[in-house]
Amino acid sequence: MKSFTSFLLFLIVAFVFFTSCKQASQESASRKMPNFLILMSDNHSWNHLSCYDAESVPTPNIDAVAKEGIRFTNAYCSVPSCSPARAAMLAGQDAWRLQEAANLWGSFPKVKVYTEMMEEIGYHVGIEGKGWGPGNAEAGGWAHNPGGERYDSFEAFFNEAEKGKPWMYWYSSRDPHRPYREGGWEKSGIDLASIKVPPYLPDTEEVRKDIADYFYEIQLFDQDVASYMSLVGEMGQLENTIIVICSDNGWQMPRGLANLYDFGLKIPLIISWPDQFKGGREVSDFVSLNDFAPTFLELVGIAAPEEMNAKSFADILYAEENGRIDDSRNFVVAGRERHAFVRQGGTGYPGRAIRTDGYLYIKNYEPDRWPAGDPPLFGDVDAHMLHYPAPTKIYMLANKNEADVKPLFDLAFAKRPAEELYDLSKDPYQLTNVAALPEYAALKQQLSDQLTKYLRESGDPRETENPFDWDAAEYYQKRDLRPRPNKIAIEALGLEETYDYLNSGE
Ligand SMILES: [Ca+2]
Repeated sequence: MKSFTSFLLFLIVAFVFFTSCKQASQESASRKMPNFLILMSDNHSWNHLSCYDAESVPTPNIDAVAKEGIRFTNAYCSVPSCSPARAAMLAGQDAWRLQEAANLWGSFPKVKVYTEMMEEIGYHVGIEGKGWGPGNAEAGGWAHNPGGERYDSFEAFFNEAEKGKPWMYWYSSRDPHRPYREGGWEKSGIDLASIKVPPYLPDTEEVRKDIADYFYEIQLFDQDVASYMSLVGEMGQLENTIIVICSDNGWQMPRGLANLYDFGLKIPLIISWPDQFKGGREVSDFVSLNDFAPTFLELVGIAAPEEMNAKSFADILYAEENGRIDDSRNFVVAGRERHAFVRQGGTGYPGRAIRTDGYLYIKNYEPDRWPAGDPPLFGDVDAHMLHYPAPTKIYMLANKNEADVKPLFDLAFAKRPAEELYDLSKDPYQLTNVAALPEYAALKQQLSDQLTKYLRESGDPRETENPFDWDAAEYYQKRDLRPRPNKIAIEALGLEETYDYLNSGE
């Protein structure tokens, strides 16, 4: 009997000891701050990864992270243009709240960014590659890139981190930004016949090769992802590191970059933290790059400052379900101001858009301007053709009067009405503007009202009594003001050798 009582006592003590140890270890785990590894591609549309579209470019390494993580099927940027999309991401605000940072090649006013806020609580923060840009950070009062101190490699960054201190590293690749590596399509091993050419581009061999060149650069980014994953693994950091894979905006093709269509705005987004987030999930909630800032801050226990008007989606990361987690995340609002300096006098092409599950509504504030830049360069698609010129664009310009190319040329380069509306269930590629059709009038009004309400609440100068002159803001890439087109473009299109966009030629 005595030995039974002792045994019982032993069991109770052992149980209490075991439970308290477990609690202690859970507490210490929850106190341990996660690391962040952000792996970002450049000018890369959402569907060009095999985990998004099996018939697209094979990206086995990114697919492996997606398998362990959460894949977002409705992720967007705030502006389909490098520096504004990245500024809005860092600041956690709509780009139009950031003055000249809503333009490409502008500066970035000193506002709160998550990178500095993480540094303040002890994070070791660094970037490699592009980070925020292109633009002039110093003019806005920054000592270094707003994305963090720059490093040549993850090893150099990691070696500088104090042991045990959490870190945040942003690898910001320049792939698949143009110019694409010449002959990339051959190295890619992609069968040109297997490529799905979207219906807004001519289906020719030149275009297929151009797409395969772009796919090759995505494959290089996929290899980068593999090397970062193995480096973090070798350093024993994988378990406590949140991996974020995304791009900044869509591909550099007509109706892609610098356009408020899906191929300009919609980005891939995969987030993985096998220790804490249930993986293998596919989530359809609408999220924006702008939401990164409040999300990251919530994940490390910092309250987002009031001026960050984006919303944390940490709840979605911690959820266990697939599909739509938060019913209120059923739309996103985006916009654009000046992309490249491609219109006489340096004007932009201001627009705002609301994207829901079923529709895309766009408001163009200056429909008399050229959406892709003034003819004949149409420089918002492959700025001025200064580098290795984009074969798809050259083909479309050279054949613009052919019956099968003319409608596509007009979609890409011709002037657009003040309102555009696309019915996505019938028209996923956004080719047919139904804004003027009477059967869509009520719906158009509803989307327009919803967009205006959002813009007013977010203090957008375009919709409030708080004007900002984006056309007059400085453009820091001076060579673009008087571009000299590439000789391939000059020969193919009979262009002049130089243009001068500083004249107000209207
Ligand atoms: Ca970009």
